Amino acid sequence: MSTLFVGGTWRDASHGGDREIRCPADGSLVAVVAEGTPADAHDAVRAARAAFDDGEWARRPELERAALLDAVADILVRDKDTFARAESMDTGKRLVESEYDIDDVIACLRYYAGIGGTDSGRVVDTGRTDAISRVVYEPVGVCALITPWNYPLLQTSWKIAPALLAGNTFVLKPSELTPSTAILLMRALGEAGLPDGVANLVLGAGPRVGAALTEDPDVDMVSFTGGLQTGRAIAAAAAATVKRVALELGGKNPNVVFADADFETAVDFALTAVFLDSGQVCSAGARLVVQDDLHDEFVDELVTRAQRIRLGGPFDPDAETGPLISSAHREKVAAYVATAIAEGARLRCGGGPPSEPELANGWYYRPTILDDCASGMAAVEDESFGPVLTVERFSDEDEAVRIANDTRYGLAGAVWTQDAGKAQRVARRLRAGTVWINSYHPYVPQAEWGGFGQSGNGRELGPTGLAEYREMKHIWHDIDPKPQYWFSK
Ligand code: TXE
Repeated sequence: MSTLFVGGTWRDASHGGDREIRCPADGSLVAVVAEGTPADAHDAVRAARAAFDDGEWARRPELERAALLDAVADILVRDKDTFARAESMDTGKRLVESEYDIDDVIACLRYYAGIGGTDSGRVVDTGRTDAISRVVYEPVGVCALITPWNYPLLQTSWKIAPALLAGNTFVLKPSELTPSTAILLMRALGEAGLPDGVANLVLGAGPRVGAALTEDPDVDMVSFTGGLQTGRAIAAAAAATVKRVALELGGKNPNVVFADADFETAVDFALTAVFLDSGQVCSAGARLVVQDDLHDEFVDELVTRAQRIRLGGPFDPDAETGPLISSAHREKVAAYVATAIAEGARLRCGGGPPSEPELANGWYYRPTILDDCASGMAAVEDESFGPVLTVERFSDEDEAVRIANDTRYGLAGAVWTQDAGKAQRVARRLRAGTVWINSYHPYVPQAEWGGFGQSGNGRELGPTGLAEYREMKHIWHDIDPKPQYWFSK
């Protein structure tokens, strides 16, 4: 299968191996793709290196690079259905959710296209009339972009759009579970006129192909979205050659609900916060932190409504959410729930796969609520990345903040109250990169996204998401040079 894209050419894996991609909703065969090797990864880096060092891409005016992003966005508008279907087949998520994702990809491309050429650095006052000092931007160089399976093309767009705008070349390594939209993206980049070698695609297992990219001395930067353990391994590997590293490693995000919150809205969003995409969302509101007075009524209502959530595949019009990504992931979620119960959590609903025979071939897991959770439990500390809500309770504002911040992560969180002052105070005290007040999940490409603590480093989106892919250079220009005779003649 010629699904590796290296130096502008589609090719097979060097050892000729393949991998079957199967839909998590029913196990059906979606595609057979090349299973790349470390040798393929190194080849792709060579191609990206040559395109960066010898090609014209890095020197092309930024406005022209921006226009190319716009052209790619136009192709995605035209081919949205193809991209959305491919995403749903790989991930098992509902088609409508994939359509939202492709809309978000387009928005990201348009955002970076729109800020192209608007910031070319700054002029610094040297205090002299005979010297000009400028701080300008340069591309970082060759970027290894390693992406996960939950929002495959969306997370890729957060990386490729700023990387290309800044003039970098890259090697993309999507999750081995969800490569289809990355293949389509390469075609779209080619159609938009991207020069050969600027964008390269390698597929294959993370510990082999991904690791080869992070170790390759010709890679200048690694941008990774995925799990904490993998992020640690990548940071350690990249340290050997002092690569720039940007990490987005998920979270265990608190959804803090005060007793004075609007009940109906807070319940509704608490469900979406954790059960959207069956919890396979880095910013999922997987920790409900609810005020004592509200706890019983709120959790009872959540349980009633969680039990009604309809599971189904990408094209089931009645489905409200889909399967988990793989059998291995479902086993991980099940083990997480078993540990929680052994630790003393009270299972209020879910806790296993659904019983409907038509779902038996997919990796489904029922929405699960675990009450009576507390700091120190693995269930509260670890990310399940599945449809599992843990419930903790608090008495006052200080305790709410303390519990919410009691995590090694710090990606996102929310606060629910009708008291604007309290909302602002708590929002400022939460140690997280995104805080929602009386909402959950919205984001815009104009605003930075990323984590405090072990949720990662750096930021994606917004102007800072572009800065990640830029080096800064200070250029001092003496316009009337004369000897200064520091050392005598
Ligand atoms: O992700 P991995 P996995 C979390 C979530 C999940 C856990 C593990 O908790 O349960 O991570 O999921 C590539 N060198 N998130 O195992 O391994 C891999 O091929 C270089 C949070 O599926 O992190 C894929 O392309 N690359 C998250 C990418 O890393 C390596 C989204 C992500 O895979 C590699 C997904 C290595 N040694 C999971 N090992 C989020 N932040 O949104 C693997 N990879």
